[in-house]
Amino acid sequence: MKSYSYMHKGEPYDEDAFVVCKYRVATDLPIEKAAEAIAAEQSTGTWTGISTLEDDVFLKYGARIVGIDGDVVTIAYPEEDFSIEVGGIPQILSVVAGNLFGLDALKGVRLEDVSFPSGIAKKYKGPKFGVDGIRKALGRPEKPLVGTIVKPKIGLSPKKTAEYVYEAGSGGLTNSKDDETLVDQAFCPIEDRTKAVAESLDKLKEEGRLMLHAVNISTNGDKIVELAEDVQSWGAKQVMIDVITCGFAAVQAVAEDPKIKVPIHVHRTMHGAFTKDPLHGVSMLPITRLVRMCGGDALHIGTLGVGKMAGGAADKSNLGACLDAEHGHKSVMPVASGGVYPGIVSDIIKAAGLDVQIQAGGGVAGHPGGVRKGATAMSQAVDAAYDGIPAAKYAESRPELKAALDKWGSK
Ligand code: CAP
Ligand code: MG
Repeated sequence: MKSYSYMHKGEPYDEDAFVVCKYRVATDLPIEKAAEAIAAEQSTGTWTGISTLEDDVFLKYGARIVGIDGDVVTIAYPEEDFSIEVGGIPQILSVVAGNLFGLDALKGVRLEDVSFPSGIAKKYKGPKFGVDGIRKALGRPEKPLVGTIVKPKIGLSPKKTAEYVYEAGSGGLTNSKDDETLVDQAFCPIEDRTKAVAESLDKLKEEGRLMLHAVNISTNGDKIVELAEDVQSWGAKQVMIDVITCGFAAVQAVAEDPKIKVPIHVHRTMHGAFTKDPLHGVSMLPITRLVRMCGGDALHIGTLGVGKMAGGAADKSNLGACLDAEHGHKSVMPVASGGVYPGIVSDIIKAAGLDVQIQAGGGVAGHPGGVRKGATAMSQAVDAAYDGIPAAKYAESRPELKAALDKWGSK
């Protein structure tokens, strides 16, 4: 029986020939043993020495432990371990984020980051639109985008949804979207909703206001491309996919459909099930990298420590992964969402910079003066931050912003 050491710590290796993962590990074992358990389980091994493991199998396909830094181990998987044409992201995830989470030897393990060699990354086309494409569609070259989520989350008819969108656009918003749980319920059939919203967007356009609304097409894998094409033919200018519940392959399939000519807004509902625990699961960063490879044009990254959702420093890394120059893919529009209201807009822009889509659901629909005034207040907050004027000062001559600050305050 042969058994091998997967330890290659300190040895030089060609980073562009491996998928390199960083795992945070909580274990009672010596950290080297825990790292061996992960490297073995996720590549060539099993829990014992085996007679079928030839030297060259290990040398070619065995994962390598290339670094240990405190509780973080770095494991490099040879490019050849991956089945890219047939297999795609599902197979990648089975390697880098698969069985290891169930290993009894580990109390906790968290995939913190992953990097791909150019040979794999280049197989993915990345966003068709990204930051520049979305900005171009909106005629807004520099200012942060400012959007809303139609609220209540569910329950509005197509007509009421379209009215909401028209009011939001009239107040100056550039973006709106369906909420993540709305698809095609009886109270708001997707065809009727898409057509009604398209009329609102056309009317806004005639009035000189360009706006996108992302229609949620999250559905089964065998239907999503057809649904994307359908909503586009009904007038949708953007589609939305819940990437965790639908899968990365769903985003990729829609992005790579040559008939689809609209950007994809990617929502991350359910990510908290595995991103929230600091010692177990998967951080948002690998998710962001995969969404970008698969062709998501805009992605929720959190509110950089100032909204209702947990995040903070991690959101900054997500922002970087949307905008950096990785593999020549177009950049992804980072979306700051979740508990946003006008009083925290300047903090978000301070943390994110100008390439960000700031959106508020409750922070628009909850305005005492209604949706249009709520949208106006959000737009004013963005304008104030863009011009470097404190929101309270800007609000002195702007009653909509004043009312929002009075209701929700600033942070
Ligand atoms: C925002 C939102 C989004 C969250 C999810 C919501 O609404 O539509 O789903 O942004 O969080 O329903 O909460 P509000 P994340 O503006 O009313 O909070 O973006 O972090 O995935
Ligand atoms: Mg939502």
